[in-house]
Amino acid sequence: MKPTRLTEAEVVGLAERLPNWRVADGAIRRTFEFADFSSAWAFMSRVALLAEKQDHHPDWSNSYNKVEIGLSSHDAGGLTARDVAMAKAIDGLG
Ligand code: H2B
Repeated sequence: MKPTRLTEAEVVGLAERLPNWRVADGAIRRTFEFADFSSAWAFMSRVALLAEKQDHHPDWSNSYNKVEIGLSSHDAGGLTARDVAMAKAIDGLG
């Protein structure tokens, strides 16, 4: 089933619900920085397991110790509750 996109008001409200994330170019975005590549990669593997569990996958890039994550729902063509849930789960990784 195609998930319902967040309303404009809900997108505005994300700043409060997800203070570590920003909304830009139709996605919820957060940049993570680690001590080195190995730590960044360890984090990515944990996010990958989460993504498989939630069947919701990030658009991301890695450069040495940095991981940039963008969350959006491709099937809905925008932001949905699934992106919010994924952002919260990623925050929960610590
Ligand atoms: N991840 C994201 N970010 N958007 C999607 O639309 C999406 C996904 N679709 N992961 C899922 C997988 C879909 O392909 C499966 C069939 O549910």
